[in-house]
Amino acid sequence: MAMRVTSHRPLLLDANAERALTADGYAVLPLLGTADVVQLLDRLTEWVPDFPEGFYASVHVPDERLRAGVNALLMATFRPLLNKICRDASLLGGAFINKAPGPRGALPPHQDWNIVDEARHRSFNVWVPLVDTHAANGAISVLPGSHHWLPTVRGPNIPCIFRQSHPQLRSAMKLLPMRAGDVLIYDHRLLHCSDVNRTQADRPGVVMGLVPSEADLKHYYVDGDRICQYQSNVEFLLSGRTHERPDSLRPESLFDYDSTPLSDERLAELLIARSHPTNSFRAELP
Ligand SMILES: O=C(O)CCC(=O)C(=O)O
Repeated sequence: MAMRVTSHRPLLLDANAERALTADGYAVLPLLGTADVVQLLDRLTEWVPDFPEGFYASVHVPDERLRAGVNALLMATFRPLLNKICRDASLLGGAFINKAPGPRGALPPHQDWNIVDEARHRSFNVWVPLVDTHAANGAISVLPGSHHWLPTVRGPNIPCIFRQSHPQLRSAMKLLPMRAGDVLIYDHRLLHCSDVNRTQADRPGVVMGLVPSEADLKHYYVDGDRICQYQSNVEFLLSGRTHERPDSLRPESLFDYDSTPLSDERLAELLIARSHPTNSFRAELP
């Protein structure tokens, strides 16, 4: 598959935030006030009164009514807010997430799945903590600039080329403590992770996919010894079955992909060569 990027048009209306998103792969902006956070959390916990151990995401539960109810609430809440900070973007659906206290629930360094043809478009995760996050409760960490490193193809059964590099990646990550209601918008190619929650309290939040409205959705799945690119859609993303063979999607093309783990030498080169961003960027409300 040709992965040459032509141009990626701006997503964020705020020029400084857009610069941070493009250079570093992420931006943090204020989005919800305290009262709105409390109200949203109350309404979400009507759907999910108790969280299981470890990391929870409503998008993976078998209960279709719950998945749809949470999604509808999140779309109604966030679509108008995101329209004020993004230009021509489609919000793809949302999930209620939680990292429960305890030894489970750490997410190792990873990139999110490709959901667009990344040679043509960028795609993003919108992550909103509903409590303040910090080192002790498993705040997200990011590796600034890593979205520019290499073209990669990611999907449910595609081995991650960074799978043998977790310790080196972890030690290069930048912790992003956030206020409840702030939004982290990051490029799906950005390496990120989060540690266990070592407090006594849950760490609830909200996560949503976002793409430029002109981007077609794609999905990638290993088929034999090649990768198949499928035409995707929002129903599939919200189906709770994205880890399975995507039989409901239309295959578009097959291509070779080398998923050999990145060597330590190559990783060291990337870590040394990466730009040294100074992103302490957090926009203030106009
Ligand atoms: O909520 C977290 O701790 C991390 C979420 C994450 O890594 C993801 O949504 O890809």
